[in-house]
Amino acid sequence: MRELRGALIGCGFFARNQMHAWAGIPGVSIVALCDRDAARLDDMGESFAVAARFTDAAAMLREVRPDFVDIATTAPSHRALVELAASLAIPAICQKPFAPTMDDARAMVEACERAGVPLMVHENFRWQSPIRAVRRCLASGEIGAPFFGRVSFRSAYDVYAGQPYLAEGERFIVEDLGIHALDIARFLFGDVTRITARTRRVNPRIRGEDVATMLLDHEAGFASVVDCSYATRLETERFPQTLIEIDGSEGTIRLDEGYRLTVTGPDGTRHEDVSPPLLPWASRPWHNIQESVALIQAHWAQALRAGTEPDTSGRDNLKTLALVEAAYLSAAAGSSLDPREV
Ligand code: NAD
Ligand code: 89Y
Repeated sequence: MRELRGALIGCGFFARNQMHAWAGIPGVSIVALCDRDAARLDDMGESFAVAARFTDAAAMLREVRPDFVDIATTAPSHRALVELAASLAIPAICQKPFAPTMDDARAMVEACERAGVPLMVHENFRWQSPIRAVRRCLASGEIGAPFFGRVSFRSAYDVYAGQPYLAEGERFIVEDLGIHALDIARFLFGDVTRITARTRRVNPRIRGEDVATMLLDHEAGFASVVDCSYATRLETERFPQTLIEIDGSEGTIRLDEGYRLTVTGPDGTRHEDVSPPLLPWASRPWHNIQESVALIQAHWAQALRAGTEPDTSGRDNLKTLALVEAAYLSAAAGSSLDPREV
């Protein structure tokens, strides 16, 4: 097995999960770190015993020449960093949201394709084991042909405490969280021909929208609803669970609160606990997301070694990002539109 030497850019809130996950993947080591904030850089370097530390990404990549770079910064820096990696022929992982605009995202995909460099977006929610259990069940044909889907994420969890920038942007929930739910809808039900979205802000202390309700028409010929909210106070806080409903010609699938999977088919109903494992470094309630980080990163290592395209490649993610963009356009105009036209 080829040893892979990685470098990470962005030592902030979420990157810690990525570092823990790399440490658990055989044959992969993170050999250098970069953050323009020296205190954050040192903190991460000390936690994971990485001595090679840089405050400048270009200097790090030129000096270290890693086998890949893991870009864990927020969206405004993504294009410059991905293009930097492409210019040095270094395969890159880029956190979601892939880019602030479709033009940036397309330019990033083109830069990597021109350089012959693999590019994966860290779109990890579809790697959550409960979501994969739903997909396996759907693919088995047990519930027949789907005619309705719902992907739902409703919570009042204080995400602003760990990620204060989420309260400050003009855009919030569709770009930050809805992006994952939209990607799950693509993963389960296929690509989308039309989207209708309505958004609103409930929490007066934030700038962007914290509620979105979206209707998707899928190429497969049926519709799904994707709804998300960070203004939904429930008896039991569900963060960060995505709930799923699928109705098919022969039965139904439900992924309910507490990771309870219920499948009703021609032969009756079965229940399964599809709770994600609590990895040694993980903590509740984030363990669901944390496991998906470990799984997507293992997938990247495997794809890089095999020379295959990762599932959530930059090119694939253009379709998820187009849904985000189309959702904002739809909500602003009160209309519906074809995401392939944005
Ligand atoms: P953060 O602000 O805590 O950390 C980002 C770090 O990147 C900061 O320390 C900053 O100094 C550094 N940085 C920015 N530009 C840089 C540059 N050009 N060179 C070097 N360092 C630079 O952000 P975060 O909360 O960790 O989020 C990072 C990304 O992860 C966001 O895009 C967010 O949406 C995403 N995220 C993903 C998930 C998921 O499940 N996939 C969960 C949470 C956050
Ligand atoms: O940034 C978001 C993400 O990607 O998953 C959950 C989150 O941390 C807050 O909405």
